[in-house]
Amino acid sequence: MSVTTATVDLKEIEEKVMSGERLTREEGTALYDVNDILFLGALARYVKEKKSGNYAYFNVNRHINLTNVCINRCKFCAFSADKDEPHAYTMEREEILARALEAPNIGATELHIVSGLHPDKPFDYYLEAISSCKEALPDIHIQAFTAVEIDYFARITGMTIRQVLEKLKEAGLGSMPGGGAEIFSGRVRGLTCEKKASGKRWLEIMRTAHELGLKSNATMLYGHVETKEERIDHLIKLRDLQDETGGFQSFIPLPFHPDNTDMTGIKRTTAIDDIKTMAISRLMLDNFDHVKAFWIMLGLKVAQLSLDFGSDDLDGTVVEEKITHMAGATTEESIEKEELIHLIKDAGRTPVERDTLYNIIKVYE
Ligand code: V47
Repeated sequence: MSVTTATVDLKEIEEKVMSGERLTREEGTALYDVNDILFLGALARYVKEKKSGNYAYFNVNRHINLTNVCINRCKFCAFSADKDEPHAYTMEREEILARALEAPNIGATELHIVSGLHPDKPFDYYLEAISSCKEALPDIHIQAFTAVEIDYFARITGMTIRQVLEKLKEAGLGSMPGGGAEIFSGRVRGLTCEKKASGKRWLEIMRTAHELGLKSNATMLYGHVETKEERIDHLIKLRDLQDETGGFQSFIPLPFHPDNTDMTGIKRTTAIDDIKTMAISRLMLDNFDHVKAFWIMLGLKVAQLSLDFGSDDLDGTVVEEKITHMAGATTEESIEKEELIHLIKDAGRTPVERDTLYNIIKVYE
């Protein structure tokens, strides 16, 4: 294996990875200075293959964003709106159900529901969205509400995090998506999303969810004002919590899309940064089973390529993606399962259709 960078002893890192030893903060940060992406890819691929062999997962799901009205108005978000803006929308029960009921027609096993923090909608609005979908489709898995929404529900009801999560679980919540994590650093949150729940609070909510038996994902929004040290710190905080709870299923690095946001001066991430971040995430998060390449944000080509740089999952069919498309993403809003299978096979991996909890539905040999 070639070793080309002077900042760290890459041979030592290679030996640590091969023997399953954990990488330090300093090593993780230094990996960003490695220009030999094939070196990073080989290490990340080794870890990926130890975890999931030649499998690359996908699922058939449908996203629903109940409302874009949001009191937080994060600077990086092009999706959110004030309630009196012309493009503001809020779905009511019939609209939500109509979208949910499309799921079985495409063979979806999952509804992925996340939303804005609407100033006038009570917790019951969100709770009923879940219960009505679950009543109509008892077999579907509902993955809904980021830790930031859970924090909001606790604040508007005066309930504890545990009580909010218990209510949602009773209503049919199956697991939680990984959004809202952004970058945990207080400095970055101050610059980009000052009203949002803190990184500490996000982690505390996930800890409680995991204690209640709810699995979740975790994300990192990168490519804006954060430093590489802050990225690595974010990954280490996730790794530490995973050591405690084991409740995270998958990590998803999300590249920032600047169009139509308050941060339009920032350049889009490059393919090299996307690929490095995928590989470094795989290497740092040694206790995560899966690293997902969310094709909507990465683009299909980089997402496919990342299957050789540590990722083992392309997420799903999605259908009606708003968050990234409002921010200028040029990917489709939806993809056929056959296309996901084709991308995975062409990368030399075995496509595996999974449910939300990574139970295997079908292996496409
Ligand atoms: O939390 C917001 C990000 C997230 C932008 O858990 C942006 O399986 C890029 O978390 N450019 C929501 N990203 C989406 C999310 C997610 C997506 C797919 C799968 C899963 C999962 C979770 O989107 C937000 C924020 O970090 N985001 N604005 C933007 N302009």
